[in-house]
Amino acid sequence: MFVFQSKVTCIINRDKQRDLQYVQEYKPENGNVSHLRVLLYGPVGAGKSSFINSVSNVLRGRMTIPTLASATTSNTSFTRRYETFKIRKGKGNPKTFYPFVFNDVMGLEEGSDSGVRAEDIKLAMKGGVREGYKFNPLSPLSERDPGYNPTPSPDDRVHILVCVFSANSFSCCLPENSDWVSVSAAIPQMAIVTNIDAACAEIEKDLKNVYMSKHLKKKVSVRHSAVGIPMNCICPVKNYSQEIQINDEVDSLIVSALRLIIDFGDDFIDNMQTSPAGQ
Ligand SMILES: Nc1nc2c(ncn2[C@@H]2O[C@H](COP(=O)(O)OP(=O)(O)O)[C@@H](O)[C@H]2O)c(=O)[nH]1
Ligand SMILES: [Mg+2]
Repeated sequence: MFVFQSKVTCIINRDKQRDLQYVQEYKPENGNVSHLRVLLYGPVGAGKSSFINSVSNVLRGRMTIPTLASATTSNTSFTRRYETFKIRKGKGNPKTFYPFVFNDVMGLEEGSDSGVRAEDIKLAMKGGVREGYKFNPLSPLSERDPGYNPTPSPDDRVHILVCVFSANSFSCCLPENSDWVSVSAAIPQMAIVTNIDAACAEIEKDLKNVYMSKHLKKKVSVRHSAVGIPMNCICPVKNYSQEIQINDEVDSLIVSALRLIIDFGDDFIDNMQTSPAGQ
């Protein structure tokens, strides 16, 4: 959570071990849901794949193969497929996974024909997009398409929407006025701001400076006003990018963001129990 020590009562616990234990022991209480689904949303290069990799590194306590992150931030390198990423728990066989999963999509960039249309993102949030569907930026997913899921289960639904943006860039591609934002309003929303190391020399020197950095605070305020996500729902993270070893400071921010994601998503899952199916 983006909290400044001097101003706001710190409700976030930056104790890595406590947060880690919390997320490791998490299990949705709602028996109709076997996993919490997180949708990461943001422009190409924002650090969505790197965040999933970073979560995997933290949870597994070691560097894991970074198969997801693109080596470049070019528009052509991202995949438009709707794909669910799971994180392995333990080493045993059969394989077991953490009860939270990730999908990532990029929005349709203005003036460009790449990205995922707002209608499709809205549909994905309701669970209406099948695994493996390749989004077409030129036309929305139709009910006749095999990629359309007319009967989404509670597991197929998105339970928390996380807007990902880089502190190093102003590109966000959040369609401020489109109606999917209001539809998604029923789903909790938060944001993570990545690349805090690249955006601020003080932070690059020492990640502990994250809550002191006026430069970062200014950048986040601008974004907060643009997308309307409360400041205390914006988590600063530094993703694993060039490191060859696990680092406590990096872990601490990642796991604290993950804990907030889980808490918000789980609140939504809890409320689903009392809402009619598909609402
Ligand atoms: N220094 C630094 N680099 C990052 C961070 N997050 C992502 N990157 C790099 O930015 C590039 C794009 O990241 P990626 O995760 O593929 O972005 P995506 O398109 O949103 O999935 C990769 O080369 C990452 O290594 C970060 O927090 N700090
Ligand atoms: Mg990616």
